[in-house]
Amino acid sequence: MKNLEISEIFYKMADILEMEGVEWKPRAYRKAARSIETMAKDITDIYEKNGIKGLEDIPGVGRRMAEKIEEYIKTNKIKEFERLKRKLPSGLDEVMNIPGMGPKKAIKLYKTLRIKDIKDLAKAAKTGKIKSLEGFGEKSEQDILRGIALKEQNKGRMLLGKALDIARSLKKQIEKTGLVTRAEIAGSIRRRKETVGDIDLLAISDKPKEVMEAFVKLPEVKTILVKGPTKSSVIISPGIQADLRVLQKETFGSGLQYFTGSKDHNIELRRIAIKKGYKLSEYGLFKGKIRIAGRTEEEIYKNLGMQYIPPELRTNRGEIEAAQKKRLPRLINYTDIKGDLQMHTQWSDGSNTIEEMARTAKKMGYSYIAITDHSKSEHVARGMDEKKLSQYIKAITKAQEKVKGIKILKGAEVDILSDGSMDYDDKTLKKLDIVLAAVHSGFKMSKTEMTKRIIAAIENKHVNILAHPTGRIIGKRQPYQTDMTKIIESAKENKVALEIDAYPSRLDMNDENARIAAEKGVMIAIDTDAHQASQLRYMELGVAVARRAWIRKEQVINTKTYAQLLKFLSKR
Ligand code: DGT
Ligand code: CA
Ligand code: CA
Ligand code: ZN
Repeated sequence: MKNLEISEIFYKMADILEMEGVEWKPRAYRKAARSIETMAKDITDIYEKNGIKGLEDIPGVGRRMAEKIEEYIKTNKIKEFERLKRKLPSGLDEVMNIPGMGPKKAIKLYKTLRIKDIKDLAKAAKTGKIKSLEGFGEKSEQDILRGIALKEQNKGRMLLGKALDIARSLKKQIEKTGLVTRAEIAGSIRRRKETVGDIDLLAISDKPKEVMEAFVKLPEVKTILVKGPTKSSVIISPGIQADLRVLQKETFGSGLQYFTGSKDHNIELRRIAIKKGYKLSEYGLFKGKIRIAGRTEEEIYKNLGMQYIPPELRTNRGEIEAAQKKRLPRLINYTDIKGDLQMHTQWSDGSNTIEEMARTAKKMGYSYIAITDHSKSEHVARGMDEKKLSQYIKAITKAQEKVKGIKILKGAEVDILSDGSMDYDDKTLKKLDIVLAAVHSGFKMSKTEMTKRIIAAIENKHVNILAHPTGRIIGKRQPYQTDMTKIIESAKENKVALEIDAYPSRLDMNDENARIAAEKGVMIAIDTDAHQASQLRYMELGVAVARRAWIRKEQVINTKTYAQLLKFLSKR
């Protein structure tokens, strides 16, 4: 899979072009990068089957972009990228991606203070050199320091969405060697943690040496860190490490249990094992020298006197006690979802048409979707004014006539303005089947103000879902300050659902807030916020958050039938 390599190059080209002040090209490159990054298909396959024409069918990819992809597939580099890279210091794209920075600021700091990388940036901010520059101030200096700290926190961790794609591709290739009878993803990816440090893979084979040989030779592997008889570690791309261990059939269950973690969960299990007079390790559950379990995870949990604990719950936050009492919740399943209630189309900042989104959703087996393009204040996302909104509503009706077998709800993601009022008036909101309310600006309000603002929106009788309730972007933007307890209370009272936005960099609410909200009886909506049809597949990431939040099917509105959903939407 060269998808990620190519999308990364396009993102970097966009950054450099933007720093050079080039106008529309960065946007085009980012759009293409986003498409390629989120595609499920292997871009090399597409090229081999359909050539340049096939590449041009990717949303956002035109002729010239397709030629660059072809160049990369054939030669493993893109000449224009090599040329662009030479123009600016390589650390500068990191500088511009610090939360609170951006291309214009990065280039200015480079030209005035010769800031070439994050180290230079931190030094300049700490010594107060930045605040004296025109266009910067005390506050932006503080923002920069906070941005650097946030970046540090996530250093070396990647988004679950990305890690899952890579891990699945590796797993498939390991299976294809024919040398293993089973391969599994373990570690934090199996627990569906929102960010992961590295990729842990396990396999059963009686030819471990040959498996190692094949693993380190996979096309994705850039560097071999360790190649041992049963364990190897490799670098897939800068910062992405993958480990593969080969286990015996008899101990695969205990190995899988051990290497799935979390560490805290394992420590607690081991303590319980000892109390029962057993010993638990990656090699099995032992009574003296006799192994009483090890082949499957199920038999380990059973012998420890508890229910099987799904990997998403293994965090040592009460799941072990619940399993001992046989009181684990029956978690929502990945197949329980009947529709998706947040997505964007060409009517605002999405890449596909309404019809294309509907057809893809139908193929996924959904019975309904909501199209929810942006409202007028979202200028960057080409939000719709009232006139365009009525054309959009007509277009949804038309698309519905063409696509049968799936219901298309007329929705919008409507900005909550700074004063808590909605970006459309009540008369306009009334024309929609479903209204999502969202904060997209003025993030820096005080906690009291922001809470008041959001609650005002929840109290609007047309609002059905509060979209991405905390506004965080993982590794890029902190959540805005809110009183979640009050928001949860208000959502419950006003029959507004709180969203788990499944977009890989959002996952908002996170598992902790979602757990509290659902416990308090608030309905949850799990939506992808897809900006192109291929991103509808991110639903599983949102369901993963819900499972980590102990959420049951009944607590999620988009597991309901269409009729039940309509009832929920017509609450007031
Ligand atoms: P990550 O990679 O930082 O996202 O998190 P994990 O949980 O995947 O951690 P990793 O890759 O270091 O180790 C994978 C699993 O192996 C971990 O979840 C539990 C197990 N493990 C690793 N080291 C230890 C240890 O020192 N003690 C215990 N009990 N378990 C360990
Ligand atoms: Ca790991
Ligand atoms: Ca590891
Ligand atoms: Zn939004």
